[in-house]
Amino acid sequence: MTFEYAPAPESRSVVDIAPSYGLFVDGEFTEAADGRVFKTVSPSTEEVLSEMARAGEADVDRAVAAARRAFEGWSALPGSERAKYLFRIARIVQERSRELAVLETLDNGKPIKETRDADLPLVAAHFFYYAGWADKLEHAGYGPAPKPLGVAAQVIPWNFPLLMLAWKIAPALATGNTVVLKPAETTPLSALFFADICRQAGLPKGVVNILPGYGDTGAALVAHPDVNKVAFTGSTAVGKAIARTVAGTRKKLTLELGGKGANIVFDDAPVDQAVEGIVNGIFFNQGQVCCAGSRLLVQESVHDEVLDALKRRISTLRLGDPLDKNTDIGAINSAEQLARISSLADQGEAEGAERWTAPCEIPSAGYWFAPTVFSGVTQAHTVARDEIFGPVLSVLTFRTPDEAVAKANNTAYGLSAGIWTDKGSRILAVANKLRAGVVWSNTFNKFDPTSPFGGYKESGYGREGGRHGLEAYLDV
Ligand code: TXE
Repeated sequence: MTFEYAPAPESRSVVDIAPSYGLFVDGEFTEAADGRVFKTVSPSTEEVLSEMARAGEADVDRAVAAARRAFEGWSALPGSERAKYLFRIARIVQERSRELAVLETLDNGKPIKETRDADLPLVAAHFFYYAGWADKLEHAGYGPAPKPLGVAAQVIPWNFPLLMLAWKIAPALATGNTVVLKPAETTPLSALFFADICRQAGLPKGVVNILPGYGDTGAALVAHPDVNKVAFTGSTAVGKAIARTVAGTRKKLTLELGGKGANIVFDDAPVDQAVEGIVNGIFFNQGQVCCAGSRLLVQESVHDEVLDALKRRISTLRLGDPLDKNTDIGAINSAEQLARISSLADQGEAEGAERWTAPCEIPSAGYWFAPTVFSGVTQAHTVARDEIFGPVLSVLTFRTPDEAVAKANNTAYGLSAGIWTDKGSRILAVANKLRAGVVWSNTFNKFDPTSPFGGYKESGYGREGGRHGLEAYLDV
């Protein structure tokens, strides 16, 4: 099994996807020890895109051993040398961003508009940003000579495959750690293309290893005794299982888990601007975003006005071929995720919330869910409590700022929130009372590599991004 990346100028398409890919271990693409494979499909067409090796325990052993060997040399490099590799990776990502955007859209189902304008620029930005830290770690505020931890086991989800990889790999490498990363089973392709970028950048062998596989591969990886650090982004249930595995070891752990973000709209907010923010908050990436604004808390006096404007705006969203530059709503990532969204939406209806569905045509193949709004939602409704991770918005109301804060905080999660108001003093007063890792005001889903990201409560612990993101990979 080989990886054949051949960007021939006469190439028919922007991206050449090989029929099969190996694991990336110690700088080489190889078969799984037990020869197992699995397929990845395009969620918008259900066509098979490629077949990959499926890493088992023996492969985890091999990859961790390779990362351990590489650690000695990598961690001993001056930070300025590690920075050069990270800058090189960032530039190659930029050069290949068109190819990677198309690849990500094919494997994930999200609109090309998003992979092109959000995912890929942010991936490059993270490598640039952490490249800048690699030779300045003694100024990061963690003491004069902070040390890397060793081998980092990283397990990532499917909603931002390459971006989650960048969030994890860039700070790990900048601080002198080596990595074994497991991409999600439904979106392994961009991680394998990233492996090719590591080769292109001349990254020393074993510094980055990529193991495609399912949950069992992830479980074996985080449990491996020679791993020093575990970083996970995914469901709260798996995050808790990983925390149990790691408990009693000396491994350092960061968890980025689910969310049920509140988008709070006060009666003095400019309605049109708020509507754009609400739409972006819940329909960006089909709502498959841990920090999505999935609960709209709107002040009672403007409820009807905001809801009407919102439905009008949602009715203009275009659902369909994610490779079409005009598409706003792409496919749901997998049949399983679609079933989860459908079942929770049905529950919302059964419990008496009022369901409204955007008028759009659903393609015959692929996994699709039309933008949906539940109004008349109370805090007891399942759609107000459970993370749906899909294009489904639950609308609740409030009368006073205190009530808004109480309702926003009435969730098991604590990842994100938004505040829409004309009053600057109110933004600060409300933001300080919200138990959420990120609070946006008069905007939503704005990301920047300089800002730490992470949650309270069931949304996990530890921070990624910014200077704080370095701490997760250092003995300080
Ligand atoms: O997540 P899983 P799923 C939430 C969201 C979604 C739900 C389920 O609500 O509907 O989780 O999604 C790997 N040990 N989020 O089932 O299973 C798995 O192979 C180690 C929120 O896809 O947590 C994949 O690589 N690893 C979220 C990764 O964990 C294991 C993003 C995530 O998959 C494992 C995704 C195990 N025992 C889902 N079992 C966010 N925070 O952004 C699975 N994995």
